[in-house]
Amino acid sequence: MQQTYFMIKPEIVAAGDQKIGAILAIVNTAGFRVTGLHMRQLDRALVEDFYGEHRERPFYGDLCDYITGGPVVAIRLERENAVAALRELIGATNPSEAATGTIRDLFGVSLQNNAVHASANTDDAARELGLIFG
Ligand code: 3AN
Repeated sequence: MQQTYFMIKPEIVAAGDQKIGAILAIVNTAGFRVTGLHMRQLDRALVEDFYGEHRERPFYGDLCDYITGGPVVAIRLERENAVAALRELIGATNPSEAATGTIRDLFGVSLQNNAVHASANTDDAARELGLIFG
């Protein structure tokens, strides 16, 4: 069994409709078990650390503003091969390039507002779960 970090981003939470439930249903149907979940507005220092690998990129400031702009749903997921399987399920970073039926294809609206985050590799999963779940 492997664990990974999954996050439903602020624009989905702010929509206040059935999108959170729909996304969780997709993840459950794909065989993931939720082992931790909370809704919370992340503070700036935490998000700057979380996205630290992008510190030098031009979109870093906007990315941190966006992720701290409202509550997210933070989720710990467990499954065999969870990290790679979840990355496949969410699709490419840019929703316009995400495979049909992936979460970013269904719910993403732009490169920044791409609905969800999933850890990119097992090292990131451990780091991100540590930051968010302690
Ligand atoms: P992923 O979330 O697929 O691992 P990353 O780690 O490259 O992609 O990017 C982290 C987040 O930064 C993305 N989810 C997206 O919100 C934002 N982002 C990535 N690239 C860009 C870009 N070129 N312009 C604006 N935002 C971006």
